[in-house]
Amino acid sequence: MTTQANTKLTLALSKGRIFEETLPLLEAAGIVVTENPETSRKLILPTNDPQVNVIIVRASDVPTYVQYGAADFGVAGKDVLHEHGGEGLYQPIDLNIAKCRMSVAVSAGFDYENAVRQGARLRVATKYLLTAREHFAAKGVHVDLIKLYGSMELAPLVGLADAIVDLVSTGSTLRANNLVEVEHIMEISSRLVVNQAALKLKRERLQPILEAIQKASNQ
Ligand code: PRT
Ligand code: MG
Repeated sequence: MTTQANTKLTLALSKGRIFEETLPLLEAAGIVVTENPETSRKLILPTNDPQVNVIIVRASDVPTYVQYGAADFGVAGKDVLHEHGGEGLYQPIDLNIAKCRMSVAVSAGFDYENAVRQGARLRVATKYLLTAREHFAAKGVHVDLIKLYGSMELAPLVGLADAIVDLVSTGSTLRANNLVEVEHIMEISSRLVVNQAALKLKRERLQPILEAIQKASNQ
């Protein structure tokens, strides 16, 4: 009989809200991360379980590490997973953390409804090209998409774009920059993703952790 007691597991997380909001769920599964990524320069963090490590990667890189099996499982936002496409990933659990929404926003003075009604060609700046393309194609709105890597809120203020597609949680960033939300595209939360091969080969080790996380995320 084989045993998986010595199976090593690697979990991919991003610093910031995902790391912080995942910690209590991990603790419910008996896993305590013993170094703080905000103060440590290590990219591989130990846990109380010598067989379990946490790797710290960019939020948008989490699906890639899990897809290729460099991490067995990870936590990523639906925004990031939608852009990645989900290839090689099993997505068993909505963790209900890092919640926000994907929206279209414009400068307060811009008449979005009218521009759409007139069939105007809109310039839209975003980090989320695929999501934005799908959204506007479904509405039949013609857009030129401009890829940005951050601070999307700036684009309408300096004439780079008519609109942005970005994440909104409290709305204070939009308000501070005199922008208004004109459409909700989708609700976002973070999901646990598991490498499909690891799910089969390391099932005995992974299953109880996934179950404990699932239970804690529903509370
Ligand atoms: O920051 P970095 O460029 O390294 O990467 P990242 O922005 O992808 O990572 P991070 O840690 O900021 O976000 C990780 C995940 O958290 C995202 O993929 C989302 O699924 C989720 N999340 C939840 C958010 C927000 N809420 C959020 N408010 N991600 C980003 N924001 C940003 C948003 O882009 C906007 O600039 O916060 C600003 C708006 O916030 P409010 O509260 O002012 O509305
Ligand atoms: Mg960010």
